[in-house]
Amino acid sequence: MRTKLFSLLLAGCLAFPVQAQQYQPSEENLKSRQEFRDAKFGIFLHWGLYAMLATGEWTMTNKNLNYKEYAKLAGGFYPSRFDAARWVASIKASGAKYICFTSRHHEGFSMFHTDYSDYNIVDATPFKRDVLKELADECHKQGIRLHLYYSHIDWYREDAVWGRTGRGTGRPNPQGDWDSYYAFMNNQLTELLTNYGPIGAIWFDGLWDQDGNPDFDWQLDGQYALIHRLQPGCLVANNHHLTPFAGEDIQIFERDLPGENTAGLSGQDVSDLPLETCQTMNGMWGYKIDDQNYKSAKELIQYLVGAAVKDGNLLLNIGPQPDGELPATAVQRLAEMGEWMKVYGETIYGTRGGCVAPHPWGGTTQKGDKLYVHILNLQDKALFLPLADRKVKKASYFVGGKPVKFQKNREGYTLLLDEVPTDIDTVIEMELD
Ligand code: H79
Repeated sequence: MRTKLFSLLLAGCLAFPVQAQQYQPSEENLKSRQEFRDAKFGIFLHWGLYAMLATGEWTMTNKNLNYKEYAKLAGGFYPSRFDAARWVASIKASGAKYICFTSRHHEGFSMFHTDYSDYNIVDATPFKRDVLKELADECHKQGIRLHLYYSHIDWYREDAVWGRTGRGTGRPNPQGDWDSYYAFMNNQLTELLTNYGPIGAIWFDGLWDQDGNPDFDWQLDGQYALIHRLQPGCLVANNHHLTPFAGEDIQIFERDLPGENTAGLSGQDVSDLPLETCQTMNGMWGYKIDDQNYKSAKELIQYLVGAAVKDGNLLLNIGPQPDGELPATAVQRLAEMGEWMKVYGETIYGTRGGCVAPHPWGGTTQKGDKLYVHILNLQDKALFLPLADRKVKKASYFVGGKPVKFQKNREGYTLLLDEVPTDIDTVIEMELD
């Protein structure tokens, strides 16, 4: 009954989708965007049945695993060590202000209790616990925001229209049934935005799967309007690797800082929306047993600072193990980042990209008249800052507060440091007029 009612209501509101061009973010949404910008640092969690195969979240399509065989993994999924309170505590210790959890990845398995498919963590596994509910409750209890990843593609469902990927999973009908699949997604989104308290963002992924089919209509307007109607403060994000569409509230970059394209997934213009870069802690999103190639604490901290000076957030990924624990190395990195954030957080949280643009030596963050110069890589004691049109009242080491001498010329100011910087990030705090 509830299901039918939902569908009817949904059909009603989708018959008159808000036109994308008319999208006016609500006050609540604008407030969320500011809070999102202030937060600067989130942790991404990729967790699904794929954790058991331990070769990353794309194994189903990479190995052309049959969808009915793959689904049998669910019967053995029992993450006995899962403890949402410990996850959240470890993540909070890093200084991260939000968690983005994969509610359903491309494999199609729902990591939450849904009425719209039995292929979910409660109904299809012996574990029978709604891990998303436990995680959401802990997030709210421990005061950290929760964002939800939601895949637009599905390699398991027969109604999901085939795209570039998931073609070898044995599903019978490449055409799928779009109306059915679209209703399914919107019904699930309604559950996610109704049953789990305030959700900071819905983070879509997979639109690029139809890049060979440019006329494919994802009907995003109706979907985005549904999200904004259910929770006006919920930010809509879409990892389509393109400039943002109307109705989206933040712009996402994958494996590259805004404006860079080393991974080949970017190249789009950088918009005025709040920015977020997602990046892996090792090399894979889902748990990969033989990937111990973790970035060092220094690399991770410098990446976070690199995002902040580009006015963006870092969404740093961890792939939890099949037993429900976060990998020990990841937990250690979280702790190391947290130690750094305890000291330097003031120069990151609540800041915006500073008035001196990023350079190979580092960059700046800013809060009002306070400019934080983040020196990440400088083989010199002198650092020129093109601040010709600003008056500098004061410069000092952020840690210790020792004054830094500076010289002014027509083009700007040169900081004269005591020594060549060797810290992960040597921060100079400047007071501008
Ligand atoms: O969830 C994580 C990944 O599973 C998913 N997004 C992150 C956050 C992701 N995996 N790979 N990609 C995104 C990259 C997509 C690469 C693409 Fe292509 C290149 C899409 C289109 C061209 C190769 C060809 C992969 C699909 C088609």
